[in-house]
Amino acid sequence: MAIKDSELILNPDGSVYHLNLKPENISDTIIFVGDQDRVEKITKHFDSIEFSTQKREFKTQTGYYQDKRLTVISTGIGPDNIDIVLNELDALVNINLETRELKSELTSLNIIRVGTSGSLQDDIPVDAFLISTHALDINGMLHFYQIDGISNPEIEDEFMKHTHWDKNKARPIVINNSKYLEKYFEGDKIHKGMTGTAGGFYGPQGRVLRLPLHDPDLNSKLDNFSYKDFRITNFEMETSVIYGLSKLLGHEALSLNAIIANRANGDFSKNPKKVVDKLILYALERIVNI
Ligand code: R1P
Repeated sequence: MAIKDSELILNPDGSVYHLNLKPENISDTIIFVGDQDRVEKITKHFDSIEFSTQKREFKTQTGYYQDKRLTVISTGIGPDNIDIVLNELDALVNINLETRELKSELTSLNIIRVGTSGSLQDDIPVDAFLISTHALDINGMLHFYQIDGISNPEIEDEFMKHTHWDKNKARPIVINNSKYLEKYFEGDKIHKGMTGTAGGFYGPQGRVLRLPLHDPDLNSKLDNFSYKDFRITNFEMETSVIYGLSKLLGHEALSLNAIIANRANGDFSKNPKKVVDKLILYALERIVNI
């Protein structure tokens, strides 16, 4: 059945509504960054760029890095933007935009986030890199989808017990990364851990400027949560929804984090640009092998 105009909105030129993209504009391997200025920090290393566009915070460039065709797209900040980006990217590959019908053969994208993050652990210092083996969603957007198959109730239950999770907040969700992608990015230099994904930068990540927090102890409870081999290593704002929506839609996803702050000891990187640039090169060197 054709998806109605109001549900899958296309621009007059046939591109998807927010991203301004047509199917031929993207590769099947896509790098997500938060900051639109980071797109060119990646594509300046490309041998050629065939396509560029931008609408709102969603800037996209596609080109070749060595022999690999790659797309880089900025998602802006937060889980709500990822809902838009992942659904529209999936529509580009898995819905026929002319007939508005689902394709019978589905395409799986490789999605790699290259983002910044704050460490929650003393032993993961600023300027380190981290692969998110799992994401702990504490923001709730994913509950609007049928997520039964993608969560890890055993860890979630332990986390809720440990934190005395308030029943008025959305149930936390733990989601695994793509083991297929992880193997391309492993190395001695890179930490691994479970990444907390918050739906805000201040209160939801325990920062106090003027507003008191509902649970001022939440960050320290996150720091010292441990269950089997799991501990929460870092905080950011996109990974759980990238992992969750990718799993639901059949895409592979991995989040790479440049640690620019350490919330456990109060450190902030002396040169955050440099650590992001280094992570970009680390990611590009490995992405060509996928
Ligand atoms: C907050 O400053 C932003 O930085 C982090 C967070 O996830 C959030 O998007 O990632 P990016 O540097 O990739 O945007």
